[in-house]
Amino acid sequence: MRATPRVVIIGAGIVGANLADELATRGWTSVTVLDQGPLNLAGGSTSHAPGLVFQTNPSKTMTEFAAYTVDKLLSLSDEGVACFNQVGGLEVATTPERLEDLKRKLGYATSWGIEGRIIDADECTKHYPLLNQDMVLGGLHVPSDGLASAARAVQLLIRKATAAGVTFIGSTPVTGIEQSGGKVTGVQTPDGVIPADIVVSCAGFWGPKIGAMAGMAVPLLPLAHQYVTTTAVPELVATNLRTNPLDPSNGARMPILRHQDRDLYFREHGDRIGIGSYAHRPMPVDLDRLPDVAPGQMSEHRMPSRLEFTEEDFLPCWEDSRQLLPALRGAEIADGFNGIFSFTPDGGPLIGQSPELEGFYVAEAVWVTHSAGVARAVAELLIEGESRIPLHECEVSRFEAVQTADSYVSETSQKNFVEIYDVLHPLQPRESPRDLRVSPFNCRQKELGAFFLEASGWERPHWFEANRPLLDELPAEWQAPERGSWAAMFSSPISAAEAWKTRTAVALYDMTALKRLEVSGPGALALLQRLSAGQIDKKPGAVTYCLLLNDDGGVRSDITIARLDEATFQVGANGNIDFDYFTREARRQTADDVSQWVQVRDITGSTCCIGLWGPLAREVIAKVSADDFTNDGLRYFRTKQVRIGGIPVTAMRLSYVGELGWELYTTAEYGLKLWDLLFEAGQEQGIIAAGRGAFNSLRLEKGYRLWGTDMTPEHEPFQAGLGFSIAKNKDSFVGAEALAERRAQPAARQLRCLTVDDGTSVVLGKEPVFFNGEAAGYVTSAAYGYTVKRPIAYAWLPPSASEGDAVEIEYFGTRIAATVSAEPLVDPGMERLRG
Ligand code: FAD
Ligand code: THG
Repeated sequence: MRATPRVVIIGAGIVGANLADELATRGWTSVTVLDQGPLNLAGGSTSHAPGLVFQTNPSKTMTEFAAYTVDKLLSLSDEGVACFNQVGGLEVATTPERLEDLKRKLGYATSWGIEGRIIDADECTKHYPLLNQDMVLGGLHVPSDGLASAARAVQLLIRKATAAGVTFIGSTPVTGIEQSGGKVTGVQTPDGVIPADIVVSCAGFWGPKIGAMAGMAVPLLPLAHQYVTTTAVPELVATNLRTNPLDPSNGARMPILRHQDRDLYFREHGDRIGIGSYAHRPMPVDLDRLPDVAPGQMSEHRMPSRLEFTEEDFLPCWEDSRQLLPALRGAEIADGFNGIFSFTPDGGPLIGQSPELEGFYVAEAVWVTHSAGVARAVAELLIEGESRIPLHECEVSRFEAVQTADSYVSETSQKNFVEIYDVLHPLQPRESPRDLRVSPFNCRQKELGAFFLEASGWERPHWFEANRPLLDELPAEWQAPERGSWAAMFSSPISAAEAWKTRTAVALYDMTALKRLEVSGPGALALLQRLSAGQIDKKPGAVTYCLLLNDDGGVRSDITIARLDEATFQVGANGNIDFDYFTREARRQTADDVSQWVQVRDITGSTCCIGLWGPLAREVIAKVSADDFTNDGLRYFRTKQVRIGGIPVTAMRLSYVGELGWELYTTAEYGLKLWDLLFEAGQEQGIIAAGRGAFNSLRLEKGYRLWGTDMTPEHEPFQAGLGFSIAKNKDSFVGAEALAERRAQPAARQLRCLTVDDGTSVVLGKEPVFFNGEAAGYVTSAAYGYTVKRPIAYAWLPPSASEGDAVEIEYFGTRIAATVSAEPLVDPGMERLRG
């Protein structure tokens, strides 16, 4: 048998222990797990985690991680006692807004395959007799949720993995990361260096410290969070027949309970109640000032992750708890602490390899809830190169450089703590920090009354108040029906006018936030040919829409590649994950053969881009440029260098909104001038600035997919409707073989275009779709189609759902009739784009 790589895992909490087990199960047993604390109670977050597992999450990935964790902990047992007590989960609503939100949440559960039900107050009290029924309007009940015995699971996993050959070493801190030639080679400890080919930091909230040893930014903030246990509650003493003497802390019978309107959650501990609170001020923790507990001193009440209880922060919650659960009036707070765990800028975990140091990985900011799922994903990533569950929302490289700054991480993570249980709209922007990244046109956009939302730190206009007067001119057939209150949030009727102008005149779109990479050098073509599934070996001036596939044939990204000259390419990408991937692969290729060197530069911020689109775009550009923009002068999906009012511009003829026109790129300093020239020149044609609201509607009408939303690494290109972009005249590229294998299997699902039958009901995305009465898929993107006068929703559905079939979309608990439609809905003959 071939030797497997030597792996060192830092941290024997629930993540590290699960990872060791997942690796060992797959035959990787050259694994050493180190913890600074003693193995029986290491002293991290896991050592005191109450272990509530509510699986439902807006993210499909996170929900699937949770579902696997439930399965795994159910199967992990000793003396007949599992590490999961499936008491069910109950989230109660005490406000009408929360009840609506729970309906939306049930939609997520259904979309991702978790069974649940909205129940009335009566039924809530049946499940949870201690509830004050007068307060409760209803609840979401998920029978498969429950309680994890996290610390006990760690012990069983250590035993199991040790038996499989893994080495666990306690009371041994990692003090440094060894590296050579850009690769990790081991970890330092007081007892010497432990050599390793792969190091995975599962250090929980200590992550930034270990990251610093490896020169890697780990954007998480340790925050304290309050947890108390009460004295015995008389009602529980009377009713609770504890069944498990072996595991008394987990012998609960009532569901785990959330009272989000007061930022509280509850579980049983025998005849006591445990209460967790997010209602207090955020309490950031300085890693250099943790309680200093020697391994021999570690106990349930003394550990580095456990700070002194600040009772004054809890008192309002104690009153709120007693209101919801009046039986608590017969009990007191017996014990409380401020426990530490990790928060991140977007609430997601941090998984993946260091951008700079090969072989150094992190799996941090992970809850007990997701721990086994994350561990399996990391094991698959290490062993097979790919995780079955897509990791794009968890990739540590998803953040832009500015988003890993301490100040940014601190502010945004604290905000996430405060908002953890708030009812949040999917488009709701953060309020601060804002104006971090602005395009050169930002001042003009502000003058035009732009309504901005934020993405990757960029300010992006969604519509312009300056276009409001156009609503008076808007022809009747372009008028959109009024939206429901939820779908109307962060949206404006003005988008209808902006869509109308784009389809009938001409509009400017700010495309600056689109991630742009310059790939250059003698090995650039070879790199792009290998990494992409498109044919890039074309003459300079060609632009290619193509896919990056994973080793398993899934869609890693969809990009455009413009060949500017023999050895210089401009890539239109989807985010920093793409940049990280190209950079790493370019570095490897260069190291393998210096004559094939490649350089990858992120030129997003040093350049800018305007989309000038609409049937009158040619008239506008002719006024400010002597270059040939006729159909033959610059054909569809071609690029050339031009001058616009003297400014050097790279023009690319393509359009994500599906109209005639160009993406016009220039360096940042010329941007404002370029905007002004075009805006001025277009007055006669009625030019407007248009925003993302119109943009998203127009691209869905044209059937253009949005990576990360419509398709992700779990999807196969042909099923996503992108098979046309796979080069037929190319032998080998990443994912080619796996794709061929997947193509040989019958398709399990297909991305479909739905139109809403009533012509008015706009949905937002992630809603479950019912086919033949069964939950069969879920919505990806949705928008009102102004041109086609119907709401549009793309959805993953079984292949048996075909054009013309009736389906239903569940939105806030009601079913909306929709029809599987032929796509694209607009311009299937490409007359607008090629004309
Ligand atoms: P940890 O358990 O912290 O493990 C990291 C390990 O790394 C530690 O053992 C540490 O000693 C070790 N380590 C660090 N630095 C070094 C070094 N230099 N050398 C060697 N070893 C090192 N999650 C839920 O899902 N449900 C809940 O109900 C829940 N409730 C919570 C309640 C409270 C009060 C708190 C504080 C957290 C709660 N959490 C809950 C969150 C959950 O506890 C954590 O997210 C989870 O335990 C993290 O596991 P981990 O393995 O990543 O980290
Ligand atoms: N512009 C540029 N790069 C990009 C995007 C962009 N990269 C990321 C993302 N957006 C990629 N998405 C798309 C989706 C569709 C198209 C372009 C980028 C597109 N598709 C044509 C079609 O399907 O008809 C392709 C036709 C062809 O291959 O000939 O135009 O917005 N620069």
